[in-house]
Amino acid sequence: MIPNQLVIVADAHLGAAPTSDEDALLAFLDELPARGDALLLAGDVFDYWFSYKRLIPRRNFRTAAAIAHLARRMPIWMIGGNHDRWGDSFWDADVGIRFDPHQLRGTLGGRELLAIHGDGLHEERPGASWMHRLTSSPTVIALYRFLHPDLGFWLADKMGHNLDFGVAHPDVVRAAAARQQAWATATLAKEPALGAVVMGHTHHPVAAEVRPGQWYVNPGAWLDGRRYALLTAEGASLHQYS
Ligand SMILES: [Mn+2]
Repeated sequence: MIPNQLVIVADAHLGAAPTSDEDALLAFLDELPARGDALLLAGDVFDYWFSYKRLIPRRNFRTAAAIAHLARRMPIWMIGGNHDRWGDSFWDADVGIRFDPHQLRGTLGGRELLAIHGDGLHEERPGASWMHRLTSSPTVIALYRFLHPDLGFWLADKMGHNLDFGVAHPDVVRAAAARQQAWATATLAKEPALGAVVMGHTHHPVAAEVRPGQWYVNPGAWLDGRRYALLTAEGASLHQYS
């Protein structure tokens, strides 16, 4: 294990992405202790996830199990994205990681971090903020829980998004990525004790020291060339797993 080296992965969209992406992620998680000593999953690893009170989805079970296995060796944080926010208490209580549907802050890998997926900060396409409010509503989540899981997942698949959106609309993604970085820079200015703000969502990789000693990191998407980021005391760097 490399001490105080944080590995960051986001936007694998497992379930919507090809199975080969999950196979690669499993191999990456197996080797992860050679790359660092802590892991941050920055949202939308699953597309999609919903924890019921007594059930979890069978799809991408291998990755959930691999995260649980790795959690016995190193601290792991996971924030929900707009496709996997509904983790309930499963990740903390049964997997042994630290999970929050929206954001986490604290010390990980030797740095003060704020991790937030980044949806809902901006209107990246029509209906995005409306969707953010709807899918974060406790009433909607409570009602959804009463649907049979097979029906619930069928509905979620119907609402599933187009993974090629970013390729088709690079200008929209660029604008959204710029808004994310502006938000991160403003937050770092307000909170000088923070060493980094980490986001995902736009699939737009960034490792920028936006203020002295303060970094904005978006690892890019695992589904887009198996991207990940490393964050150490020296700073952040972008990588691709092969
Ligand atoms: Mn997202």
